[in-house]
Amino acid sequence: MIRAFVALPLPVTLRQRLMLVQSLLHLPRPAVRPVPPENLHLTLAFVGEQPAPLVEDLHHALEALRAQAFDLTLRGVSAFGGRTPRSVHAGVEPSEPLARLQRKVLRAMDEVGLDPERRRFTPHVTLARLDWRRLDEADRTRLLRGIVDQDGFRAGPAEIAAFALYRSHLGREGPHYDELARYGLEGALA
Ligand code: 2AM
Repeated sequence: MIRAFVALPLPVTLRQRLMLVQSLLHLPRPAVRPVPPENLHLTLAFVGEQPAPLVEDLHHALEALRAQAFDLTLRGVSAFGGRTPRSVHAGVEPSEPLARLQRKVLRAMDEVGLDPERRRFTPHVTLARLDWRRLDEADRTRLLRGIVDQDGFRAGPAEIAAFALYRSHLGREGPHYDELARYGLEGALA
């Protein structure tokens, strides 16, 4: 079985800005686990644990997918999880080409018999995952204040010239991602 997902690898300019934001946020370990720079990505679709031949079929469907390169701008920092936040992420400026690409990836999954999650697509880049219950009051306050302080964050636009299929290995030190294949987008300058 292969645990897989489809995502945008991020241009180095965006990755550097995200690392800067991580360094400005209060992310006390071990309750908070910042995403290592090499793991920063924007998920288009989570594929989950699947038999290798099915992931191979998905790879061929993604190879056949045609979509345009586009500019991506990151904007704002916030948390998922409501009153008990479970992750901190950078947001993304609304982008129709990004939404179109994500729909095409879901269609490719459909074509090969994978059942993609139909949750509303909320594009984001996870910066840290956390266990809220393990944070004391002072750390909670500093973390939330940091998020509010970073709300003006903006990075880009940067060209997205490709998307990729990843394998995720879950380890005790956190997940490790291997890029299985990269798919170029049409009209990319880079
Ligand atoms: P996240 O960034 O919002 O946590 C690899 O695990 C990627 O797939 C992560 O970026 C994660 O998104 C996303 N993902 C979506 N649904 C998931 C699920 N049910 N389990 C694990 N990861 C999931």
